[in-house]
Amino acid sequence: STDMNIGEQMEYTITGIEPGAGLTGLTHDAIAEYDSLNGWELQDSSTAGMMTELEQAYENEEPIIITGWTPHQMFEMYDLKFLEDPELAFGEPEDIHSLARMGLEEDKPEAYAILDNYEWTIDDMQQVVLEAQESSYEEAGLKWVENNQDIVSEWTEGVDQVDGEAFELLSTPWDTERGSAHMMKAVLEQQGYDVTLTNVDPAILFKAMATGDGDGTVAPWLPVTHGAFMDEYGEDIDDLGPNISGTVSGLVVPEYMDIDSIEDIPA
Ligand code: PBE
Repeated sequence: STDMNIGEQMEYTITGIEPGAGLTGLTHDAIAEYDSLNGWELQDSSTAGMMTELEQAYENEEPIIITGWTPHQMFEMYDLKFLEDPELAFGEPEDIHSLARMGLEEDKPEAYAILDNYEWTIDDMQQVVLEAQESSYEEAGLKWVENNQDIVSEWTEGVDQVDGEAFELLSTPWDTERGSAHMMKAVLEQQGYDVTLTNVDPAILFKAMATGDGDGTVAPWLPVTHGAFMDEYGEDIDDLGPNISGTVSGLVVPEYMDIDSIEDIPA
């Protein structure tokens, strides 16, 4: 009801995603850091669960605070805004990195070179995600590779073909990372690799990269979203640097809400 302040209307709850997401950890840190979030709780669930709650709140123009990020189709579906984050609890816009296991450069120099050369744009990535809604990530990744051989050939220039060597590609379960992983799987298969793609939580991905159970990944958001995992495992992983720039995560609200900053959230 209108007598309740918006904090009461939201039961002082931020609507979150998977417990294992980097963004979930950052949100717990933000709650500890901001006085305005004193007494607030993060309810974690799943990305699909969060999207359902957002849809319901949005239809009724009710207040809601979610953990959000871009690229994600939520920004095409609804008018949303990131809350300003003066303490930079969620960091500045960041990059997605390619990582190789230690020793990959010697063992599989062709795949290593491709991961090292690979770079595309948020727009490319969104094309794959959008296409996958109509077909599958497998088909969408392959189609992007077939339609963008000019870009792919820049990553594979001077790289020899291989003959069915195994490659363990790791990724995380979010749409954008399904898209990039399937795209990279298609590139490596075109080069002659036999690729196994496994989607796991970030904590498992970083551990597997550090122990050599995974050969490579193109999924980590750094330096902030998965920064805690990099702090823990980074010494035993070969960081090949950014493959995409300008991703953002943080607290997100519908435009119809009257607050603009995390500091405006009513405690
Ligand atoms: N995300 C999307 C993931 C990485 C990609 C921001 C939800 C995370 O928080 O781990």
